[in-house]
Amino acid sequence: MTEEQIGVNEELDKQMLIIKSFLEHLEYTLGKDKYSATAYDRFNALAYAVRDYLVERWLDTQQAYYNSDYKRVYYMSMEFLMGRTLSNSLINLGLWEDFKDAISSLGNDFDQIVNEEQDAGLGNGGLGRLAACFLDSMATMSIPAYGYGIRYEYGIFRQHIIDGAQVEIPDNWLRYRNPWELDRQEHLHTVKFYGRVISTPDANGKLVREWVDTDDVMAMAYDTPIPGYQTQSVNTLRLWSAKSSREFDLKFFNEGNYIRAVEKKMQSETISKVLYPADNVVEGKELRFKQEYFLASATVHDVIYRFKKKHQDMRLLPDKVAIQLNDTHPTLAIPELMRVLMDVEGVEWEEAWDITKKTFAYTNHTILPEALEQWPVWFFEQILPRHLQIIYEINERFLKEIREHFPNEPERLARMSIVEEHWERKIRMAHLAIVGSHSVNGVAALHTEILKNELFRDFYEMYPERFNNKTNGITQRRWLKMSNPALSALIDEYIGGGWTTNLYDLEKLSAIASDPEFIARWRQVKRSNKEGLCRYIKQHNDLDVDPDSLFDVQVKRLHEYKRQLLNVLHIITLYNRIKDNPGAYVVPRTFIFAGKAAPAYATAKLIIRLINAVAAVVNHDPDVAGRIKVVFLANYSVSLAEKIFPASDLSEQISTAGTEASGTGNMKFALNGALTIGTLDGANIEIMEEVGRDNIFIFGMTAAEVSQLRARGYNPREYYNGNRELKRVLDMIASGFFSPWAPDLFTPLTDSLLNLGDHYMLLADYASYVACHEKVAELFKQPDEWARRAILNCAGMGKFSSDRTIDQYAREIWGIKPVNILPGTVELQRH
Ligand code: 26Q
Repeated sequence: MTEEQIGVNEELDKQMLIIKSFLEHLEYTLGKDKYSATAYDRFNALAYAVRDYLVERWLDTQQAYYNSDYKRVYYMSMEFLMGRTLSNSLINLGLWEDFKDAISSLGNDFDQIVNEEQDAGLGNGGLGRLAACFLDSMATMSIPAYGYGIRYEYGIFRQHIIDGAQVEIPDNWLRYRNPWELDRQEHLHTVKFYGRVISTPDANGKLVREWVDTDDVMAMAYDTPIPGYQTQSVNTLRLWSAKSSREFDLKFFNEGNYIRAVEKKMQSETISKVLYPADNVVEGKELRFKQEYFLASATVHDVIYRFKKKHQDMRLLPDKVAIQLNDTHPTLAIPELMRVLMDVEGVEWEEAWDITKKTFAYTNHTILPEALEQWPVWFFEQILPRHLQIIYEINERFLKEIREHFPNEPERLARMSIVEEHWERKIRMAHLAIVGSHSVNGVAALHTEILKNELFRDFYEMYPERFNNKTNGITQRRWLKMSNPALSALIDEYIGGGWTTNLYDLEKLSAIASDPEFIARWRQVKRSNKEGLCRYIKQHNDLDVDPDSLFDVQVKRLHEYKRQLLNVLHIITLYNRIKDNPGAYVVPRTFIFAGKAAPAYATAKLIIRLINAVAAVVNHDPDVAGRIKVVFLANYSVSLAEKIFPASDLSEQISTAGTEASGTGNMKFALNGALTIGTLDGANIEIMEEVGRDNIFIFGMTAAEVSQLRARGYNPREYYNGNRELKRVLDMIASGFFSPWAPDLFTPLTDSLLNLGDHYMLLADYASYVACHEKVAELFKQPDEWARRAILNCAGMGKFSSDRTIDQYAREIWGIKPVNILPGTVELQRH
């Protein structure tokens, strides 16, 4: 046989094995044959076949980590917004083509099967998706890492739009099985709640603390494999599920009231029921507090259990373990580790505190005051009495340290104390996280400066060495290679495929940004992606959209600081200009919105209604003649985002400067060839530095100007009275032009701008925004020049790979190096 023939044979063998595995899973795992199998059964059979490939490498990887005994990192997060797993796994395994060919050869529509998969929506937005991108990067870089979170039975709600308004539908994502997870019945930890603390002196007179009479809940582990790209390593995402404890059963069932006992049992299992759907705002509920402790306690126990397989001396913990806290949500892990070290392991305070600080690092993701967690002291008194003692002790020692550091500044004590003493006493979780960690980082350069100079200034003055920046990134495997196959193939053709593991390779596109042939190909790809989105819009919104119009897109959670309302003010301005001058040429535009509002956030929900009300007017006005259209796509999610970014021309990143910590959607758009219109906020600033001032549309006040204006006294009415177009737009909204059936419907929105201070300063940035959009329209008239800039924009995205971010965390915070995985460490029958 020739080499070529051997290659063909190997390829055929591979396909036969895939087909065999798929059919076996269909028959033996799912009990179906090709006649009775539904599309969803086929998806599951396919997923199990893929999982088999993952499991081998997974066992190898875990064995290699165990053998090497390198330091491990634990990424603790209340959210992991994973999206779909099938395509991503196939791409990372390098098996996409093989599986597609094999499954298609059986007469299946492969894309249709892929589309059967439900999103794993265990997160709200940026913070949760960042955690998912980090897992992909850590696996790809062979970093011994574990994600730790909660296996919510209900993920982020599904959003329906009914009569223009958001309606929430529960997302019962586990109902039809989750083929990716493996339950680990043996990895169980007891998590205690309530009860009381008894202190008894030991032989040396030292007080021994016992936390007794507790209500216990079991945390059971479910593991999901996280494959790296083009590597042997497969890491683990471990999610905890609440199960009632045996003792719990005995206690309540012995009382003889059977139904009441079952009720109690179910209650204890509600801890992992549902993800809180609040984004950038705190929901101060007892159940959320319990969820946070549930994650903290189960994870700390698991980490120590794994550490103890190889070590006895707890002082070595920081050499073997780094724990990254994804915002303050898992911060109870700090007092929990202190408790276990002292009350269980018998370590003295000073030593325990030293170990704890060296182990933990904290990432802040928001400076919005309403999103900073502060839990009432009485929650602790009832639910975590021992932790309250520990926090008080941490605080006393900390206050003493402040007095020594700043002897004559008593005001600092109240400002910095972990305990907030005003009105209701509360524990400030950010203060606890900073004091109990050796590293505090922001997620973009500007954000970190704001942390150092404003939000945490006192702490920065005391511990300057703790503060550092880690600008966010995204994984190019999911957000370009997987979601935009046409653009990926084009880029590969011109500069090769190195960008998938080294995004700085995209710089090579700069050299061909003016090449007419490349520009033509680039435009073809964008055009065909836009046609794809047009079909989606037709199917879901029954709207015909012109694929040649400028797709002007704002997709993200609904929040006042993100200023979707400013975008709407601009749309109405254009509408008025057309009405005044129906014959004039305007650049055709399609405004696309998507995003969920927190169910209790009335203003955000009203903004959704306004967008849909404006859409109803604009889309049906014969004077507009289809030149502007407004589309609100329901149920924004990871899988919908994957369809939108590749089809976008313009990315709206228009938050008030100083409010968006980083943003990561901004990076996903740019990577997929959209130009940005944005403020100098979050990572937009660094994007501008990378792509050049000429290749981004910047408008509005800087963060410094926002602060100055606020200090001077901001009066939105000045802008209203000083700008006729603006006044007209606001008057239309307030008078019910878009809601004739309920003329007052939208006055809360105009009130907040005109009468309640316009906190996010939309009116101050309006004129600059509208003027900037005129430049956008001018450029869009020159499609080759637009494409050239989009190419340069994409070429500058190297910095924004989450691989770069993770590399910095690994070196600068965790002190961790990659582990070389040797295949075949675990002997198993191989495919
Ligand atoms: C807290 C307590 C109780 C209930 C909910 C919460 C809660 C939940 C989610 C508080 C905040 C969040 C989410 C914050 C978030 O997503 N922040 C975003 O993080 C991204 C990744 O760093 C940044 O890019 C965004 O700028 C930032 O808004």
